[in-house]
Amino acid sequence: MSLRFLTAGESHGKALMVIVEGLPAGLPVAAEWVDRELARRMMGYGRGARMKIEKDRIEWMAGVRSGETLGSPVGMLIHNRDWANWEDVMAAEGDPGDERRRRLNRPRPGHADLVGVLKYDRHDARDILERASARETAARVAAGALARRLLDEFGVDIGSHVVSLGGIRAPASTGELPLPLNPAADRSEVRALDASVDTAMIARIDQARKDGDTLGGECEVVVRGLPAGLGSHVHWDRKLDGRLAGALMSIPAVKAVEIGMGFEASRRPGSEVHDPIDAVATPGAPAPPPALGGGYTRRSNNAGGLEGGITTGSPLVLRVGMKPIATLMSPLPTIDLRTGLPAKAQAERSDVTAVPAMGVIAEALTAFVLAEAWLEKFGGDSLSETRRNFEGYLARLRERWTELAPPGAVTVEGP
Ligand code: EPS
Repeated sequence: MSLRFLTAGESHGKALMVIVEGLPAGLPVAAEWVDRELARRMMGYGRGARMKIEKDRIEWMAGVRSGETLGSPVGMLIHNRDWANWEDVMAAEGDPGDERRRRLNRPRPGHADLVGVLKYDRHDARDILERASARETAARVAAGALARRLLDEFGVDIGSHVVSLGGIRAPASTGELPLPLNPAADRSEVRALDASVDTAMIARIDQARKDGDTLGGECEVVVRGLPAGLGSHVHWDRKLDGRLAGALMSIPAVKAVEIGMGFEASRRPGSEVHDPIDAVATPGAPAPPPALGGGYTRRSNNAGGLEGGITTGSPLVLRVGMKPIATLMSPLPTIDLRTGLPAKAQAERSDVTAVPAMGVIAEALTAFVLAEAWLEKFGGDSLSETRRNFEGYLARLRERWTELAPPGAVTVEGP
């Protein structure tokens, strides 16, 4: 395991903690960089009152000195400002029957409340929901920001945008997405690239709020500037598509992940799905990106940048589907854990939708999985060593094409 992170913290506890282990030494980092990502996660139309209370920022706890990583585990802390209002509820010690504990007795369908109390043999579902809350994703975004910082050293751009919300779809993009992607998406309150759908999505959120309902949606994560060759075909747990999908599926409320053409590829014949490989000499063929080292190019990218569990050098395209948030202000039927009798689910303060924030979290986890694959491929205890290995690999890719027979001698193989 070359790179990993662990988080700790309850939604209304004192703070969130994160430890990132395995970053090379000498990576320039700044709290401002991480905080910017944390601020992006807090944005988005449809979020609840909590986001007005918090002002997420990290405090370095370990592993960084004079603005650079040391190669030791990096520790970061995010204080919960809301702790001041929850100290009695969340006190680490004291009587569980204390009235100030704000017990949750009527589990919300769709949340971890019910299965959590059964599995962990708890009586108060708050013991479960405090950790199951998507608040924890702030810590993941902090970890992802450091991974992103590493990839940024190599010119990798990671961005996302909302492609559907509450059933309203952004029109399919024609042509290239803006590079970098995030400044364009972040200008919209719902993180949609097409300004024409903003108003419709916002109206849909307002209506859901009035109805006491919640909404889900889909984000697309796009990564550009990756070399061909991250991940591996040789073993199930080294395939990068599986690792990315697993990480994205771990985001609270995410129920679906697609890569490239995704489910649509399962409905079409191979001739409409696979991306033809063109020699650079093909008339009209675009120039190959430097990350491929030259030699050939691809006409399309239905594979979404992954073949055989390995990056192809084409943009990575991942789509993530999120179900509506489980806390409804017009609650669904449930049972009361104290009596087993029918009841209405407990309505805790929550968001109408968190789809725009989910895209930011998906970027962070994508960055983390890619940084891990990057360090597996290129290694390095220091950034300079990682860079040297990366450049050596690219030089070898380029060398392959110069070793080929001179153009006049190339034979064209027919069927
Ligand atoms: C969240 C903080 C939470 C919720 C949301 C995510 O704050 P609070 O519970 O204090 O209102 O806004 O969590 C959920 C939707 C959930 O179901 O757990 C955050 O920081 O992202």
